[in-house]
Amino acid sequence: MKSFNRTTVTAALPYANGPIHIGHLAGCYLPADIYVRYLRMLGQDVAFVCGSDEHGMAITMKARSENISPSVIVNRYNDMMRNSLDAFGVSFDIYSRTSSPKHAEVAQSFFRKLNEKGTLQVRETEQYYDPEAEQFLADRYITGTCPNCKSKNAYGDQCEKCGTTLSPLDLIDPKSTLSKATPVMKKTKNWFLPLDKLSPQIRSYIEGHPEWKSNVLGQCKSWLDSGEGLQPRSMTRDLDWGVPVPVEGAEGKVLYVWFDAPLGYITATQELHGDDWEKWWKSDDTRLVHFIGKDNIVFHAIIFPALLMEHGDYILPEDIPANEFLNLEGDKLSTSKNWAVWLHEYLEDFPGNQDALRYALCATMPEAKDNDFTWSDFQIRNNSELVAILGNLVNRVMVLNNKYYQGIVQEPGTSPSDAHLMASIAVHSGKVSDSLKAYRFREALTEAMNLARLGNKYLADEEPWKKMKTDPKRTAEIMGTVTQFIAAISGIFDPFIPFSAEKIRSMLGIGALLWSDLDGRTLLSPGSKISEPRLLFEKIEDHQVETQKAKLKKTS
Ligand code: B3M
Ligand code: ZN
Repeated sequence: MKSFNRTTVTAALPYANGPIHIGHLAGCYLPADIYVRYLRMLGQDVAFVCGSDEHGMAITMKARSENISPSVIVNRYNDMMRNSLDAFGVSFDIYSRTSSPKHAEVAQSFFRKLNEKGTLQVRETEQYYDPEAEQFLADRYITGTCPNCKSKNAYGDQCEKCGTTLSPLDLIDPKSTLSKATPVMKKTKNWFLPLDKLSPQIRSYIEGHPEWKSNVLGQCKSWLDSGEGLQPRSMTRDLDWGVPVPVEGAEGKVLYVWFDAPLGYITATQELHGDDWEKWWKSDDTRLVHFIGKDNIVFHAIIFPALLMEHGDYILPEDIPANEFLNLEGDKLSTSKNWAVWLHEYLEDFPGNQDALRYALCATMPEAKDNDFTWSDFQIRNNSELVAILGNLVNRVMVLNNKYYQGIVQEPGTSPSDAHLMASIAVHSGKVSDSLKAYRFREALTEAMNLARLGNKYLADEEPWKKMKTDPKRTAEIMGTVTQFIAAISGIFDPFIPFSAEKIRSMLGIGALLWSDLDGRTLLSPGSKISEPRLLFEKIEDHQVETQKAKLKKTS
């Protein structure tokens, strides 16, 4: 068993070509944040890094569609994404961006090293070139007739009508989307990563991780075992938006976005830790964990590790807990069809209610297979779990403490039922812990809510509101016990719904907790004073749900 002293956690760098929606949040930012908050509560050293991915076709195509420069696009969406993620409590230690000069240096020096070592192979190939726009054409910039279904609008990499994967040469009557000109074949030179040659090392690396999630291993195996095996992949592109290729003879070329983007994690760590950054990437006692969506698996489990191995100075990813996709009301999320719930719009429609969405998304997280988000499910989760179970528990405790004792915390009891309730904290924090360590976030959340249920059951069994008249001494013990209990509850829920957890603690007048505090110990001193009750969760009404559903219909 390897032992680790710190964890570098990354969440996929979102392309700065549009705002963030619930699919992004449920796919990687929320699980990464829950995991990191949990590690911090364990008292572990963590660097949680992310940033905007500002290169690649995703950006240049968006810029073309608006007839503005890529830099305007990335500035716009970098700000927007940063603000949304921050508002939802995604607690990055740093959120950087890949268009920074520092990142260009990092990526170029990495490329130079691989080139000098002889890892990269220069190859001449023939590619489509637009003689009017005077540039080579990425597959997406070529359209033509699909050889399979004869649709006239197939792209150079895929026909969206029939779904066939294509290469630009397959297209009948190809046209450049830049100028409408017929592209011509022209020789060009690019730098390739010989994944075919590296395949044995990559295979043994992946086989060394039988503990990875099965969706991740499944994709890796199908790449490794596909008919022709891994193929060399070009790490450079004939484009003008990106990090310039830093070697002679590569004028007018930039690094392939999937070469430079993962190195963005390293740049971000350097910005975060300055001269002290290396231990987060080069030390064997550091665990490197990448949170991503399933469309990024091959890049993080095969290509990036291959680059790191060839470079030689770096540790390799220890785990890659990728999620599948989230759908919305039964359909694929789609930016172009506006079939999405955008975080910035949610913030306007449900101000201050980020935890309701964090909770619902965690409960429906597509961990092992694609899953569906629906507004009705969101409403049910909020009303019958957050409001009716957790909110109700905390509210009753706050109200009764204020009503009976003017908010003065009573001594907890020692009867078997009190001891049983307090012992359940350690049992459930243990279960939540086990689930989080295995990246089973839904199960972890269920266990946390089960603990809150036990609190309600305790109150229902003990009935302090009845005993107050007949047995005030016992009533004080019950209230003392359950008040300690909700302090622990705030700790258990902290990784999932941090805003509400903090609200509970501020009502109780206590500071942040560690995971080791969640063992049934006394967390607030008897005799201290807690505040008046404040509302934790708001009921979501039918008309709010109807408004959200109608909004989707309007734009589809
Ligand atoms: N920007 C892909 C995506 O947003 C890509 C991730 C980069 S992670 C280094 O899905
Ligand atoms: Zn087709």
